[in-house]
Amino acid sequence: MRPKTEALIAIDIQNDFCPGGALAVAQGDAVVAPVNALMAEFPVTILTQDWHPAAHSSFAGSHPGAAPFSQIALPYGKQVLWPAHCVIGTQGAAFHPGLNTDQADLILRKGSDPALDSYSAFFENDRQTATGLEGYLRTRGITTLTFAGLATDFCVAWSALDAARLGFSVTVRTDACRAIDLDGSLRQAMSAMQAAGISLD
Ligand code: VGL
Ligand code: ZN
Repeated sequence: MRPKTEALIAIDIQNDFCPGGALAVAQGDAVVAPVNALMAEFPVTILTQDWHPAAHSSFAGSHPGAAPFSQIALPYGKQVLWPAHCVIGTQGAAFHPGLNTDQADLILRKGSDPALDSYSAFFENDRQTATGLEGYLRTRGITTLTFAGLATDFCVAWSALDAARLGFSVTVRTDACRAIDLDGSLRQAMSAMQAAGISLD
């Protein structure tokens, strides 16, 4: 077991990001077994859930005439418009049935403000509204974070980059992540994480 200063943060391992889901990531379900195995090593495990109201502003369907995977400008900046996914209370928003949720110390839900998306587990996409995760980690004396889950180039990368910026020591287990890879987003995310001093294992 690793020291009590270390936590595993497993991002958005939900049905909608797995094959057959509304925003399926290729081989998204392949992260389940390695993440379950990682939980056994860590004294603290945190799971996140993307958790959107039905008419969320990040959904293409909320913007008449807009195509899924196009981009628009919202008051807080550029936003990719996604197919509707992870709608509160639906099966698509549920964790993959193979994920060992019994091990979770904390389940953090994000993206519930209809006007604001939240890729990162720390801040919503305005980069200012905090989720409270930083306070949870600091008050527990956690300094070192390992990330895994979905998707490498969006919610995992944004979470890991925020964690590094906040001064945590950060590793991303790329073997336990899978990417959306929209217009070179994976390459861009990997170089941003490398530049931020994140270890990519
Ligand atoms: C995610 C796009 C939209 C993710 C969530 O979990 O990476 N990507 N919402
Ligand atoms: Zn989302």
